Parts: sequence; C-alpha cells; structure tokens
Amino acid sequence: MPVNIAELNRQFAIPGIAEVITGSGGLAAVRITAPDAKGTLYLHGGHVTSWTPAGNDDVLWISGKSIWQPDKPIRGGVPICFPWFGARRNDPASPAHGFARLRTWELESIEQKAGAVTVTVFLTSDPDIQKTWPHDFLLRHKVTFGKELIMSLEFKNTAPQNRTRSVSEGLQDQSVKFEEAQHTYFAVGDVRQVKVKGLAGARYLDKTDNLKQKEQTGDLAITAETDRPFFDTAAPIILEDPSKSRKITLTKEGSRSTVVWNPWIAKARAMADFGDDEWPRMLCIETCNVGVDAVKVAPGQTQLMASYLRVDPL
Ligand code: TA6
Repeated sequence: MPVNIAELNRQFAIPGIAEVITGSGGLAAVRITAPDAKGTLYLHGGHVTSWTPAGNDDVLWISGKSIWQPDKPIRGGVPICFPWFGARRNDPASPAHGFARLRTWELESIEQKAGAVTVTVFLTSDPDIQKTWPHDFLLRHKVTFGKELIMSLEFKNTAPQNRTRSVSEGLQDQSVKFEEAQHTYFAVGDVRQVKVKGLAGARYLDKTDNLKQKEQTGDLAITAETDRPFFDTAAPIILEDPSKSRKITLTKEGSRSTVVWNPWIAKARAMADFGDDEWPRMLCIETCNVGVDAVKVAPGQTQLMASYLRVDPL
C-alpha cells in the first residue's frame, strides 16, 4: 500500500526537527534534524540508514551501490533481520535474513525530548506474512536519535492466550521461536586498522572456515574476510577506529549473540549492491539472538532487544 507522505506529515511532523520525506528510490523516510543528532529511518524495513551525532561524521555506513526498491534490502545502515538469520533452514528460497527488512513498517509516533527525537515504527502479522510464517505478532522498533543512538526492538506474541492448551489436547503450543538481529553497518576510516574489544574468550563459529567452533583470543582485528557469530556475548563492545580518531561503544540489552562481518575483497566484488572498493570503510557488529541463542516467546509475552551506541574521541 502506497505511503501517504502528506498525511504522515500532518499527523507526525515536528517543524524543523522531524519530517517524512520521499527518500532514495522514492521510498518514504523520516528525516531527523535535531540539536543533538541528525538521522534517517526508512519505513521500508523499519531501517535506520543514518545517525550523525552533533560534531561527528555519520556513524553508519551505506553502500553507494545500494538498491532502493521495495523488494530489495537496503545495503548498509541497520537492517532488521527477523524472524530468521541468514538463509531460512529447509527453505533456501525464502529471503535471506527474513521478511521484516522487505516490508513497509507503519509509523506510530515521533517524539522530541530535549535535543533528541524518538521515532517508533511497527510491523504486524498479516495474511500475506502468515502464508510463510503462521504466527500472530507485533514487532515495534523504537529509535532515539540523540547524543546516543538507542534502537529498541520489541516482539510481542499476540496469539490469544486462551488458545494455548496442553500438547496432549492435540493443539500446538502458540509459543513462537525466532531469530533476530540489528545488523548494524558501522562506518570506519580503514577496517584494516580497527580493533574490536570485548569479545576476548568468546566462542564463535567461523563462517569462513566451515563453521568451525573457535575461541576469540584478545582484541579482534580484521585482516581478511571475517564472518563470525559469537555466542553467550552480552557485554559491551568497543570499536576502536584510529583513522577516524574515534571509538564507538555498543552496549546491548536482551542480546546473547554478536556477529562481526566484513566481506573483504572477493565477497564485496560478488555483491551487486556493494561497491568493489567499499569494504575497507565498513564493519558490521550485530546485536542479535541467532542459532543456539534463538528466542521463544509465549502468547501475550514480549522479547526486548536493544542497542545503545555512543561515540567518543579515541
Ligand atoms: O551478518 C553476516 C552475514 O550473515 C554474512 O554472512 C552476509 O551474508 C551478510 O550477513 C549480509 O547478508 P545480506 O543478506 O544482507 O547480503
């Protein structure tokens, strides 16, 4: 259904602070120009594409080759991966990283508090979604653009609670199991010079080495294609970027997994929506619950996962 930008502005715009615009590819986006930060959130995928705290460059990276179409994910920013991560098990034809980043989310509210602005968007189950994922849910993404970037992803199982009966009565449990990720693309000066702190001792699966289970020793440096889901990692992570003289602190809430990814040369070249020479200027550090950390939510219950990003001089 087409987005009525004029109507959304009538309901939600804050003059000089927040406006719904026609963004890249004609996709609707909320543009924030608040005292503490600038930023952009596309209704396509509930997708944050930019966060520029006052006095800084943009903290998020977007590919110059990104495709801006309703049937394609935006390359960069913070894709929302839901309800599966990567390829869907036993259904490789399904869209990678789930359907949420390919849907148009609805705008719920835009609120200013002091120098920051919070934008809330949501996605609900509908007959089309339920053809491939037969569950009742509300997924709300609440994003505060301020001195910090706060992204809060709340899932609610909206199945009627009285439909849950014991399995012995032949009716299936209405609990829902899913994976989720805020697949954040950070902008860096040169990925070959960065250090990722906070993952030492954590176990991970090395997706560049036949998913071998390994343990991270010390800080993580990027010296080749890197694709590592880490498990049982809830502590804050620091991305030190000497070429931009800054460090970014990622504090997570409700997230047990962390994925670190850089495609390096060959993989970047193989992606049509990723410039061949762009890989040195990005690194993904993803707040998520994937694999063994997938979450299960009973009817009427909620699951909250959040990322808090802060930038400091290095
Ligand atoms: O998060 C790392 C990863 O799973 C990589 O394996 C790579 O596939 C990346 O996500 C990007 O996925 P996408 O579907 O957005 O191209």
